[in-house]
Order: sequence, then C-alpha cells, then structure tokens
Amino acid sequence: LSEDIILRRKETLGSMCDERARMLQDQFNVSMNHVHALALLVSTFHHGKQPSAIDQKTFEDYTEITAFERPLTSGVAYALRVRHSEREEFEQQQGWSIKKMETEDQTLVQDCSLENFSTSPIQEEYAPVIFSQKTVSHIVSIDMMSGKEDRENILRARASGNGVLTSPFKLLKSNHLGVVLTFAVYNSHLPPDAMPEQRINATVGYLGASYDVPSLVAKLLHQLASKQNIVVNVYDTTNKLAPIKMYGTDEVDTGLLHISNLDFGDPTRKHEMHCRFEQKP
Ligand code: WA2
Repeated sequence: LSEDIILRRKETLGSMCDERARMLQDQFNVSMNHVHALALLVSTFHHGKQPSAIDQKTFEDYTEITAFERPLTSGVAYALRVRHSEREEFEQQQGWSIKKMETEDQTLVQDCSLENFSTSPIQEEYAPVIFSQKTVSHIVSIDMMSGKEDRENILRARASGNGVLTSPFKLLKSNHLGVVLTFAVYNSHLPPDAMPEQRINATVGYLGASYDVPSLVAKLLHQLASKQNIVVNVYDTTNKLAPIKMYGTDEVDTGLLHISNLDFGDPTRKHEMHCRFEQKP
C-alpha cells in the first residue's frame, strides 16, 4: 500500500471516529442539561410549594412527553431523602415500605421474581424512589442508597452540587451495562461556592437518569451508518489499568486504530471511543 493511501485511510478513520464521539458526547450533554432542569422542576414544584404540585401521575406524564429531550436515557426518577426518624411516617403516607436493592447474587437466584425486593433494614437514612418515568417504574420504593454505585453517586452529587456519573454497572431489569447520572435537589437556594457540609445538610432528594449504554449507542451509530464501515468501542477508562467496555464487541486488530476522547461532564470519570475499519485494506 502506498504511503499516500495509508495516510488517507488514517485521516478518514480519524474524522469518522471524532464525528461519532462528538455526536455521542453532544447528545449526552443535551440530556444531562435536561436532567438538571428536571431536578430544578422538582425543587420548585414539589419542595417549593405547599401542597406539592407534583405527584407520580404528573411526573410520569411530564417525563413521558419530554423524553425526546433526553436522548440516550432509558428513564428518569426522583428519590426522596428520608431519615430513619421519618421512616415510619413516610411509609404510612406512601402506603408502602422502603425496599432494599437486591445484590447481584440474590437477583440471579431469584431471577424470575425481580420484583420481590425485601423491606430495607434499619439505616441512618434512605433514598426511596417516589416518582419515576414509566420506563423505570420498577425502581419505585427502592432505597437507592442500598446499591453500591447508586449510593456513591448520591453522596458525591449532594456534596458537590454537580451532575455525577457512576462507573458502568448492570442496571436493574436490564441485561446490559449502564450508567446512572445523579443531581442532588436542595431545599434552599445555595450559592455556587457553598461548602460540601452546607450542601449535604440542604439536600432533600436526588434526581437520576439511567443510560442503557449498548442499546442507546447502537441506535446513535446506526443513524450515522456510512459506506465505510467502522467498528466502534466505548470504554470507561477512569482506571487506566482496568478499562471497562461499555459498548462494542471484542476488538479485532484490523490494522489502524483511532482513539477519540469522550467528555461526559463528570471530570472524575474518563471515557474513550476506539474506532477501526471493519476490514483490512
Ligand atoms: N435507575 C434505573 N435503573 C437502575 C438504577 C437507577 N438509579 N440503579 C440500578 N438500576 C433515582 O440517583 C438517583 C436511579 C437513581 C436516581
């Protein structure tokens, strides 16, 4: 192969990869902004009004008709912060008890009865889901602090005031790896430079969105299909020594490889897109 052709192939692969990475990143950013707006909506109309102007039906309707604003998400939900001292009254009000998220092993054993979540043991505080988009209605009443990834996200979101992302993990009722984006909801207006302590104290709940990465990335890449087929992989490279594959099949070495950077808005997480031509030249 002449050097000229090799150079041209390299450039083509690079621009195709960058285009796809930018598209994915932009769509992620768009939905992240909208999830942030939902958190402010809950703050204003649920916590800011007496009585609240939002109930499950309102939340469900609103999130359904605005779903197109959140590309790549599979569902959004709102979890309330409940202290143990408030638990009994809360459960009475809701008419259900707070459930704990089953661990991987337990779900495997139960498999066919994923809905049989058990009542949560005593904790200092809980984050039961009270509102959900229809697509994730199976998480209503589950304490999101009882899942490792969700819990870490909740703690980081409320101390920082930023939208935060989990590392990839198997979402409930999904066979794919996904990520969760969380924004904390505060009970009062906080200055942008508020200290973590002040933020934690002012926290009243958590607005989260789940991303079923494989199906959503596949859909996006499909829209960009071209005559030159490329194979795309997306990785969480937060731990450089142990990257986690979020999208794609095992990489086959077909010669050229191009790596495009992905920025999903959480500086503590790193992501990359790897692209190769489908066939050797
Ligand atoms: N949403 C959907 N499926 C899940 C999940 C989740 N978390 N966790 C595991 N599977 C209400 O950060 C608060 C959403 C958590 C938000």
